[in-house]
Amino acid sequence: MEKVRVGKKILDENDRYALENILLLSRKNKLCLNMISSPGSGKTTILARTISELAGKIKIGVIEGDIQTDLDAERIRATKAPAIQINTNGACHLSAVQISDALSKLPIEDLDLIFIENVGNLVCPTDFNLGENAKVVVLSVAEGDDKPAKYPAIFAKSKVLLINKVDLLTSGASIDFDLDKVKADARRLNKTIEIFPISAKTGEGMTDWCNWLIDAATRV
Ligand SMILES: Nc1nc2c(ncn2[C@@H]2O[C@H](COP(=O)(O)OP(=O)(O)OP(=O)(O)O)[C@@H](O)[C@H]2O)c(=O)[nH]1
Ligand SMILES: [Mg+2]
Repeated sequence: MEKVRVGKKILDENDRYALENILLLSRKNKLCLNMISSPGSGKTTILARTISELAGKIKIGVIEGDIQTDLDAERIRATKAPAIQINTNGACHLSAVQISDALSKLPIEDLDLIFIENVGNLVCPTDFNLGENAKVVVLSVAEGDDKPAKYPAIFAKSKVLLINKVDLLTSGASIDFDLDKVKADARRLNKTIEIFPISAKTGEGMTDWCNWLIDAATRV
């Protein structure tokens, strides 16, 4: 009983900051996307390539969440985009108060789109509203095609599914991944989910994803 009450209190506090964040972002007409995946699916690589492909079209800032290090923020800064690193020191997801603090450090007036790269984890970040406009789930082909079935919540809650590392499917590597099955399973959970098979390495599929972002950023 006590456990339930404590959990509820944490969620209430998180939701309060999430509401502040979404109000700030909507007042300033900024799109904010919360990117969630297992460790190593390619989130930072996708962000760096997306920033480069959209240079001159959309101004992007990134909030990086990791348990330790500022390696990912450094990779984003190498593209010339602003990045704020959050270290959770063990926690498996970002919280809305951390995003509130990071937003105050980003040059938000100069940006069109703010990406949050959540801590690599397909489960914990799912239930924590950060005040984002939408969640983007990334699944790489090396992780297996059973993931929508096994981790349904994040696929049900996301606006976009990026299926990354599709270059591996034609590279001669021995990978069992049925793209059509993943699309069908994801759509069974979420009728309106947008699905983009991409390779952040070769650039395959990136144009469709970037066009979706341009459209979404101009709609806010
Ligand atoms: N073949 C291939 N490798 C990729 C692709 N995208 C990323 N990688 C590689 O996958 C590894 C992990 O990529 P990251 O971008 O660091 O993944 P991440 O999801 O940000 O990882 P965490 O932040 O630790 O959760 C790196 O070695 C990348 O070079 C891709 O499209 N194809
Ligand atoms: Mg990363």
